[in-house]
Amino acid sequence: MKVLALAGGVGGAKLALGLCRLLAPRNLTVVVNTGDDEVFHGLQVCPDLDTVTYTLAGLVNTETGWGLAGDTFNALGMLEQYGADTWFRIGDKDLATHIERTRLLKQGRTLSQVTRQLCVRLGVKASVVPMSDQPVRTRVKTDQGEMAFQEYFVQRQCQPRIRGVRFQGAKKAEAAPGFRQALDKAEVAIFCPSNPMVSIAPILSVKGARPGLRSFRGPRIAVSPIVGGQALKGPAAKMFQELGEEVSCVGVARRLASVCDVMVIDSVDAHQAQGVRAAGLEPVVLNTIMNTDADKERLAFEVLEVARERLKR
Ligand code: FO1
Repeated sequence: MKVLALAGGVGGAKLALGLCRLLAPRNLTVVVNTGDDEVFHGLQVCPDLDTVTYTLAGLVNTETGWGLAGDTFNALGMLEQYGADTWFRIGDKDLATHIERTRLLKQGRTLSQVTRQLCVRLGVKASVVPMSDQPVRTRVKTDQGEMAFQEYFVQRQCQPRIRGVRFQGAKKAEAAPGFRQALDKAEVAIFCPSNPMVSIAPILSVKGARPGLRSFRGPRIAVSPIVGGQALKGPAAKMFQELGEEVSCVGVARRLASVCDVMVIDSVDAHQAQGVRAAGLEPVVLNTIMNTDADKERLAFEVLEVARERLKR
């Protein structure tokens, strides 16, 4: 079964790992949000691409969910001594990724090509592709003004009250070639449990993505990142609440209804199934909590089973 998975950072990467363990590499394309990308110390940093790549390579820091296991922060300490901004904690080994990515981009290669090369070197065989090769920047509108995503998320710890989100550059950004190809060839689209507002929405904002998913021929299955009224990770619940949307899998279903058919909700949310159906999606109740690698594989297996069943219809 050929699968297109859409993912943001930590939560998305977990399901992507489960899928990666079950599918032949040629059958899995993970399209990753690049709206969080930022330049730090003159280097191009792509947090979600790196989180997915490091996770699939078995190198991720499992405590944080991002960065490299066992990394040290000597370079950051030196930068601090020079008076540079160091609120974004880039580890020494992680720094090498950003140096190499920036060098290759400066040679004129596209972000898709660079990502492919980094993946190959780290032994990641599945296709990990950026949503676009053109820059798209998530800008968060808050009660304290508009700011870049990492400023909101890391520097200000999501404290400002959110008023909206926009994706700068999206109108000019094309879906990356690997994304377009997967939209064309995949039999199943899986929305990993990532924040619908700042991980999935930027992916949908690039040219060709939303129409491609609307007319996608196979089953489109989303896994809710909100369980029991709380986000599995990150600020999704706070964002939903501040924007006046229901903080539940039903709120997620309403956001994704135009591009999805099925929503996988957690067993603690079984009572919300009717609300998900009313939002226009078929609810499927599973245990969606992924603490261990076995959990990731099991959930991926069960989501693929839902897809198989739908493909038979
Ligand atoms: N997240 C943090 O909360 N604090 C950090 O200092 C931080 C540094 C960082 C460095 C490299 C990288 O690839 C990711 C990093 N992240 C950090 C995670 C990142 O900000 C978010 O997880 C994503 O952008 C949201 O998906």
